[in-house]
This record gives sequence, C-alpha cells and structure tokens, in this order.
Amino acid sequence: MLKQLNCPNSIVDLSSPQVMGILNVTPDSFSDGGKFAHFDHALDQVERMIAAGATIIDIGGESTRPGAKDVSENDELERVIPVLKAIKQKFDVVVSIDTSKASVMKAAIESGADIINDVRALQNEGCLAVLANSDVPICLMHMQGLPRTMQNEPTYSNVVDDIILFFKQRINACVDAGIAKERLILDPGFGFGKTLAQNFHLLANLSAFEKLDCPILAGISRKSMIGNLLNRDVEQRLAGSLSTAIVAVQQGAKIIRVHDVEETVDAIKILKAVADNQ
Ligand code: 7PM
Repeated sequence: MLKQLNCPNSIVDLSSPQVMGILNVTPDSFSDGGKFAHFDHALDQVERMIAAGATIIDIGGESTRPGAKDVSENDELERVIPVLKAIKQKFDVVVSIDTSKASVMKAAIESGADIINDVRALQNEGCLAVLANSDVPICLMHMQGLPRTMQNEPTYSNVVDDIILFFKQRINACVDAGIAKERLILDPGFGFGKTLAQNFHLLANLSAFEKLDCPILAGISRKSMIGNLLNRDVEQRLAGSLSTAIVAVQQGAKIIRVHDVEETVDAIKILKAVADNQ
C-alpha cells in the first residue's frame, strides 16, 4: 500500500499515524447573534490544534450525531464554506469536510477542501459524480441505518465481515465511477449503528480491515461507547478516548479523529517510543 494521501496541493504522509482534529461548526455556535465571535473562536481552536500536532482539520456540522435531524443544504453551506475558506487562507493545513451532500462536496472542493469525509460513503445522489470530477482523497465511513434511528437494535451476522463486504461494494462503486482506489480511506464508523459490544469488537479487530489495502481512519473520541462503558459524561471521557486511540493505532489505524489533539499526540509519541525501542 502507498503510505500517503495525495491531496490537490499537499501530501499527507501516513508512514506514521496522523491526528485529525475535529472542528465542530454547529447550529448553536453559528447562530446569527454571535457569528463573528464564534468564527474567531473556531480559528483559534484550529490554531491550537495545529500547534498541538494535528495535521488534518475535520470540519463538520452536527448533522451526523445519533438522533440528529437533517440539516438543509443552504444551512450546511453557510456553516461550512466560510470557515473552510478562512482556515485555508490563514493556515497551511490539510482540511477535510464532513458532509454527505453532493452540493456541499462540490462547493467545498472549489473552496480548497483537501479531503471529503462522508459518513454515508458517497451513497447519496450525485456524490460519486462530484468526486469523480475532482482528485481529493475521500473517507468512506460505514453506518448501519440512519442517524435518527441507527442505535435501535443494530444487527449484523458478523460486524467485521459485514463491514468488510460493505467496503468492498463501496470501493467497487467508486472505481466504477472513475474514482481511483488510491484516493480512498476506510472508517468502520464507531457508534454509527453499533452496540457497545460491536463497537469494542470492531476496535479489537480493526487490523482486519488492512487487507482492503486502504488507510484506516478511526473516530472514537468522546463517543458513547466510552461514556457507556465507563459511566462518564461527555466532558469526562479523555482517559477513555486516549486509551481507544492507542488501541486503534496498535491495530493499524493511520488517521485518528479526535477532539483532544495535544493529549492524543502525546499518547501516540509514547507508543512510538515503545515501538522504536523494542
Ligand atoms: C455529535 C455526536 C456530534 C456525534 C458529532 C458526532 C465520525 C465522523 C462523526 C467518525 C468519520 C462525532 C460524531 N463521527 N466521520 N463524523 N468517522 N469519518 O463523535 O467516527 O464526532 S460525527
């Protein structure tokens, strides 16, 4: 496998694990009242994440959270595109856009997005065509069901095998549409239509996805699988998040999507020192 991602104007080296910092641009934080204060706050957060060692910034609305309502196309464009443009103007960092809408993908790519991160794996109308007409890398995430209802009795014959089959089908759909396999990143979608046991089984077996020959992304930071196991509120999940990040890296994940960049970078450095001195 080629251990790098070729973005339009940069290369992401995946010979060592990279930390992707999450930037939420939520309806709350961008309500009309305090738009500019929140905009500056977002840029400050990006600056801190870059200083802490994030090499990718993932911009997303909250449209994908379990139980979430759909966000309109206009709302999503207004929320994401100005922040994307400001980040690309101010910082030299790879930016990924968390969206499932073809129109948002197109606008984002035209505005300098380096990676498209789609929790629906390009299954929505028009997405394959938009990406076929560009050269950005794409993260294909697995989700069973839809955000509003996906945590109601998720079922699999075998969660790892079922997701591997899903990825094979999506890789084929991409290649058939004219998207080179070398552009694809795979993410089993922790928390997206999986029980607690299924989530931990996926984490324990993450290396099984390496046979698909694409880089693996893991997004577990602060999720319910941590909160439910440890009985911790969302602001008390740092230790749990770091522990899962380390396991994911040990299992071969090349991109770790997190809120707490500095702490995750430290934890990965410890793991590297162990590996370097074996
Ligand atoms: C509220 C609840 C807000 C949950 C946001 C979320 C992933 C992702 C998300 C992931 C990839 C979160 C989720 N999760 N994209 N987008 N992988 N590729 O916890 O696991 O950040 S949204």
